[in-house]
Amino acid sequence: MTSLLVIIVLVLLAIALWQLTKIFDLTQVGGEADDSQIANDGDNNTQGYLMFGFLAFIYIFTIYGLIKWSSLVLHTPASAHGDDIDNLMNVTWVLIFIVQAITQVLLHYFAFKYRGKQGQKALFFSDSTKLEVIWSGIPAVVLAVLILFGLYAWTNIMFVDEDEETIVVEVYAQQFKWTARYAGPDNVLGKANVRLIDGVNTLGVDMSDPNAQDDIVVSELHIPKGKKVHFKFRSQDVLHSAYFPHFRAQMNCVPGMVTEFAFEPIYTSDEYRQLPYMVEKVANINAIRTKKSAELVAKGEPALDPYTFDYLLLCNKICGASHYNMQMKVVVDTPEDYKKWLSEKPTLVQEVKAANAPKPVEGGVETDSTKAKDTAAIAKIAMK
Ligand SMILES: [Cu+2]
Repeated sequence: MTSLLVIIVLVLLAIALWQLTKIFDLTQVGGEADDSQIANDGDNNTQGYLMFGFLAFIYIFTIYGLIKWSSLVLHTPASAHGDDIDNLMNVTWVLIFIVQAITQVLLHYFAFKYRGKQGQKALFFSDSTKLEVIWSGIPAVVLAVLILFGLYAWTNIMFVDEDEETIVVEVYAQQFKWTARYAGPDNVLGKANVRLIDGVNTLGVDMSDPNAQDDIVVSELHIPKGKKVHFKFRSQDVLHSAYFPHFRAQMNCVPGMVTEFAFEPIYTSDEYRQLPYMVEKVANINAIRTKKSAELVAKGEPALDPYTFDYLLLCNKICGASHYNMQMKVVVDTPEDYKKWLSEKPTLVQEVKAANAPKPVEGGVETDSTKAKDTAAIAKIAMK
């Protein structure tokens, strides 16, 4: 509401200013003012110097942004291949930075230097092969190197050795939640199909498939440190994108097909929480939360819980109204803790059996009283 009022006030102020300038123009009638609509040298000088003003704005804003927001970057990668992605990213940034710093200065300087002057004519020449070779050749070579570097990193990261021992986990996307399925001791996921979705079998796993008998379905992702995890992504409805920011991994989840990605976590959740940068970040967040809590308590509302860091799986494809909240907690355990956690989970077969088991008959009295209440309620509605 406040922001709407601020916008209205700003618009009204702009209109008032515009009207004032019009009145000012009218008072100048008969004066020496040049109102020819054709730019004179004075106008051209102003525009020329404004070019420098704009250049200064770009650089000041860039430097300001770097200082103010640099603490928000993802920092230390939590996966084995993370450094490769970060290196690629950093090299690209540095290149863009150098090129942009040089070209923007030149662009604005020449715009100033060759600003309009009375009686000055532009020089015409049709082409210069030498110039064109230079300004096409340099970017072509730089881009080729960047792309080759990128391709090399990409094939390295995406390569999954079929003989290598991996843990197979399915990540299932739907509006607006994630579910994970572990392949169990056989390390092979059972077949699945959206048409088989039924009751607790929310992933449509084919219960007649021998490979599905030991599959485990969970709503919190646990993965062990130091083991390569082979993710297979599916989507039930629309395009989603599984994004593990701390592990530098992202893969689209496409209805009707399985996409894959594998990575190896290198810090357990606890170890990552102990990293100095994370300790500082969490302390900052909690300082903000404490301040906010004080305001809330003063208003008689409950205080905020202190924040602890957790890895997250986020959806990075705008998939609908609750897209922003489509996330799953990811826990990196030590291999022992991971084994223990998984061994305590029931298999999907067990879950389906439990859900289909005939319900024990509840106490007759209670059922009767519930029934009586219902009848009374229906009678009440009927009377109205
Ligand atoms: Cu989504």
